[in-house]
Amino acid sequence: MKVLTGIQPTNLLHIGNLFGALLPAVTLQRDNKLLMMVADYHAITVRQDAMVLRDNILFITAAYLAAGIDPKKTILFQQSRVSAHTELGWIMQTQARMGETARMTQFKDKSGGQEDSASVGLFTYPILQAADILLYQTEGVPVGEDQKQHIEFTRDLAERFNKHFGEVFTIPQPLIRKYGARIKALNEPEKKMSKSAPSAKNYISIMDDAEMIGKKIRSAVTDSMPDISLDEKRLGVYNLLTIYHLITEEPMDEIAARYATKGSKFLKDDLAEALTLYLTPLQAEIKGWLKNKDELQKIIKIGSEAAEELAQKTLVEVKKKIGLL
Ligand code: AQP
Repeated sequence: MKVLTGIQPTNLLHIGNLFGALLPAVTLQRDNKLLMMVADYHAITVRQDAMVLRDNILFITAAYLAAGIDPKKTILFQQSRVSAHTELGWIMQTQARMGETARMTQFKDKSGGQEDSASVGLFTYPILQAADILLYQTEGVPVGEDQKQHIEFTRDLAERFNKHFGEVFTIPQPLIRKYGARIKALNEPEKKMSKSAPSAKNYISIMDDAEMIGKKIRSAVTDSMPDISLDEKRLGVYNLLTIYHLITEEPMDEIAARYATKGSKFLKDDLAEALTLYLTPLQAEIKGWLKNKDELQKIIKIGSEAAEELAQKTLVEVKKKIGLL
């Protein structure tokens, strides 16, 4: 299967990005043709500082490699280096309808009620995302649950285009894992963990140290019930149990049973320790890659050239179908 996924270099990654998108991609790399994108054009839909963005692009590349993305097997590339993305993005804008684009819930979430002052790019970013996916004839897209609506939108656009102009695009499907597809914010467990959240208490960055992890996990919002139980409606507790399960692979009911009477303090202490142990080797690996920025640049350049070659094939087909060539 052909698989594509990407993460925006909007900040350091959080454990939701790791469990929801990056690690599933690493697993899929084994038996599939994977394309792993640094989604920098998406990042600029919200104002970014140029110096910070440049660093974040290299950081995310280092994180991909440290987590196990192998550039010999996988095409690891930077979206803005492949001009076909914005070209097909524009063409797909002419196919998308205002009404369906306006129904995308992420725009409402991300514009935080300030829709009039949000960028047009933030509004239309699902269309560019559709182009990202369709350019490579992608069959599967490993994403967190928040992206499911965008993949359905991509399918609709592809089907509409194929029907009107003739078959060009493969219809992709979202690949959503059972656990870890929606890690909740620690301070607001009714919302998803988000790296651009105003408070750092929202997320655990994959680079947080033991002290920071301990602080954030201990201040995680749970509820007033003294016991621990496996109940999806207990959002905060369920989120902590999910994270515990993802790092230890122990069944969630067994974890819940062990802390049933001990309560959330013990659960939080042990989770903070386990998470620190889990992230420490990944952090060392990332820091190692970041010492060799020239090598990172080289990997991105080679990957982006390979991506460009593939993307151009689809773009030429599309241009022919619509009468531009
Ligand atoms: N909380 C989450 N749980 C599981 N998966 C998640 N993803 C994001 N948040 C969670 C998945 O990570 C991938 C990359 O996301 P993105 O960088 O494109 O941006 P996003 O979805 O908007 O997530 P962020 O990290 O919260 O970014 P900001 O705050 O900058 O908008 C996607 O596959 C996503 O599903």
